[in-house]
Amino acid sequence: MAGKIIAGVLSPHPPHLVYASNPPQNEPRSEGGWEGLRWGYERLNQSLFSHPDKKPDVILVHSPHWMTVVGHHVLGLPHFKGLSVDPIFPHLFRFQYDLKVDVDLSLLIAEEGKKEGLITKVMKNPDFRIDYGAITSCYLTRPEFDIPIVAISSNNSPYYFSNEVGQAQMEKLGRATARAIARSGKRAVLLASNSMSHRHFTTEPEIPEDMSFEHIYHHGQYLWDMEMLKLMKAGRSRQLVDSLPEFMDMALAEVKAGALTWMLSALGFPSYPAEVHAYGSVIGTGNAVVEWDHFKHAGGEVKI
Ligand code: 2X7
Ligand code: FE2
Repeated sequence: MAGKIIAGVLSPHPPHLVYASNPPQNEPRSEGGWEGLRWGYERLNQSLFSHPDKKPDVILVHSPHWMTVVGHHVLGLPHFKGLSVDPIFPHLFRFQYDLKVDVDLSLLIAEEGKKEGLITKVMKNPDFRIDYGAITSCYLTRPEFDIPIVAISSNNSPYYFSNEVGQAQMEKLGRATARAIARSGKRAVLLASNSMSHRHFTTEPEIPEDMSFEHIYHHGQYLWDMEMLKLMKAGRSRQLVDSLPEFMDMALAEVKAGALTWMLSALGFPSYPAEVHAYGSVIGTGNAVVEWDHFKHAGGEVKI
């Protein structure tokens, strides 16, 4: 039977959200913080995992913090274990991870990507350190880590060439991912691991989780985020993708790295409404947990 896409998710990854949750795998301890976003992830978790027919076999994550200069890389070993440290926030994120990888699906994505004319590479270094973006999105979506993942790198083309070249590559990667899922026979959830507007404060309060300091960096960023969320809620994903290059330039949006375009392309640019589970700022950046419930609105069908 052909595979299915259960849902696509805009899944922000500030390490603060892991720090605030105090999981045993993370070394630093906190007094909480950023509850609005963390409760949004709890609602996502309910939506994804409480329906027996909806439960996924695999979680795919595309992260801007695994950046590759040549081509699009996928994890190619069944198991990765180690310590992931955020280079900017090592006092917040020092996470012992232990992950299972769906290597069969990784290989299919690499193969289908080549058919789109993309350079793809399967990463087989057993000492490779998984980036904090992928770990944070996977942890917040499914803290148990009991579902195999496929992690996909962010190719650097939007930074080396242009937003438009980068987007075009991500549309191809999304189509390749959809075909790979269809061939795999698996039920997949796709995580676009991205914040929205991305100007941020360069100093933090003495207590990082002191919420009296947390707010959006400036009003213009907030307005841009709201405009993008309006398109998501209205089911206008084609118009959304067409607006992203301007959003990237105006709000330094992290979607520049391509995860959102990849995910919407894999879903076939849905015209049904997305559900916004939460919106909130982290050190001034805009972040939203948004679900495209492909199971509910399209029966999980993969358009290829
Ligand atoms: O990677 C991030 C991010 N995207 C947003 C906010 C803070 C930290 O890390
Ligand atoms: Fe980030």
